[in-house]
Amino acid sequence: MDPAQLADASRLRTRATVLHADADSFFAAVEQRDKPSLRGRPVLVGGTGPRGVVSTASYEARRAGARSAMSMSRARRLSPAAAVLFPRFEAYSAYSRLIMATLATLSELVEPLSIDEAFVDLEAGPFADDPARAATEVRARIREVTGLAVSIGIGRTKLVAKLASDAGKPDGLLVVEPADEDDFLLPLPVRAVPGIGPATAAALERLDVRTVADLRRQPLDILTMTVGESSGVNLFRLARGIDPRPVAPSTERKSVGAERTFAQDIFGADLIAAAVDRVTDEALRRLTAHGGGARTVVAKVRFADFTTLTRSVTLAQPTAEPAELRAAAHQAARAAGINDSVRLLGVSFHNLSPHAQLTLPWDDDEPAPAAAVDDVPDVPLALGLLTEENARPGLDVEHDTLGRGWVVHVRGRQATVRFESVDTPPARSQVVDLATDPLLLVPPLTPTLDA
Ligand code: TTP
Ligand code: MG
Repeated sequence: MDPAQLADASRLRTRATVLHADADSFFAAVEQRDKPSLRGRPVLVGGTGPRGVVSTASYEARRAGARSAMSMSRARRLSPAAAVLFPRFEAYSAYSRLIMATLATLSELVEPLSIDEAFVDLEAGPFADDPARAATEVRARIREVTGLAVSIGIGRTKLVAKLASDAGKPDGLLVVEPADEDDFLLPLPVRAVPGIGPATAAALERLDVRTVADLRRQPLDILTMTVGESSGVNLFRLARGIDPRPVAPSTERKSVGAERTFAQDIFGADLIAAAVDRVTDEALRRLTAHGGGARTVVAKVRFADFTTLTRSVTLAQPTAEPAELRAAAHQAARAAGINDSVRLLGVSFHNLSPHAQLTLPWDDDEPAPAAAVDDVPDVPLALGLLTEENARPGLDVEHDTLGRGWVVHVRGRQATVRFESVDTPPARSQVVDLATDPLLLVPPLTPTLDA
């Protein structure tokens, strides 16, 4: 069956065949996997500088109250015994690829949502008649290949599947059969529903709406008056479990944008600025339809003599914020140094961010997730000799005779290291004098499918 047909069929889905998989405390779990001495111990991953923010906390640290997006200083106070580690994105990407490849054995329709999360349409694979077995087998396989726990939820819609995987965490598996959908959905707090952000939740609270059951009792016109037309309609449908979104494998678009050729060449800063605005409006509309944000904005200018120039502006972080993207479009257009008649103008968005796709269509008030790590360099840290300056807790190092390990901390010439890796027993910390025993910063040992 082709994907378009499947997408259509999914609108009429009657069986619980949408699977949502989400790794448990993903970054922290990878760290515990690669660093045996941290298994079973509280771990915080995130910015390790003074203004650092927590990317994720292991479940041991969550028990003490530590959470994603909390300041690292607060999380450290709550969980003083926690190991605080700088993120190793290379390692997380490698584990993510393995998880996605394993999920792909269930169906040809896999839609990754973020680095550790995906929807799978089981109707498009061999497990349409036995979703629970698909989940059991894939969880076991992922654990075997990566050592990681992935929670899975299964339902008739994306909404239910996602809520079910959340409800089962950690290391959970929950299948919500269509007949049990109301029993599952109605008691949930509206805040738990993906797409209902803090502003919508606060507006609903003023109507005394706290649970999905409360939401279902609200008439449509009250909802649209409270949160606006399109969000109101979405809430109304959502409260009834109506979610027609098909599992749509990402088309991996590299960019979205718009361009416009003028009937008559345009000239002059004001006219050009107005034209940039109009083209940007259209490009933003397409970005919204695509979902998510972008980090790079490119302006393309074709002059009356047909010479064409492109200039780009790259932001510090991907954003879906129209004002920021518009400002960048103007900046890029100005960088083209327009001082001649313009025949064509284009604005396009690149470095599209998959993470901003976490937001659902009815999500009107949740800001695009900010990068939770404040001091992560854009490029991988330069490899080379470990020094006090380039040291970050958690980075991989190698010593001539002591082998592989990871940095605990460096004070002056004294480096504290644990010489351990994924397949070794846990190691104690060891102090190394960098003047006599240089350590090399090395890339993570990444797992592979045939490992
Ligand atoms: P999540 O799946 O939201 O969180 P998690 O896997 O750490 O924990 P769990 O699913 O068990 O609740 O996000 C996946 C990874 O994305 C997470 O490990 C770290 C990163 N992340 C951030 O960098 N900043 C954030 O604010 C969040 C929520 C996640
Ligand atoms: Mg997760």
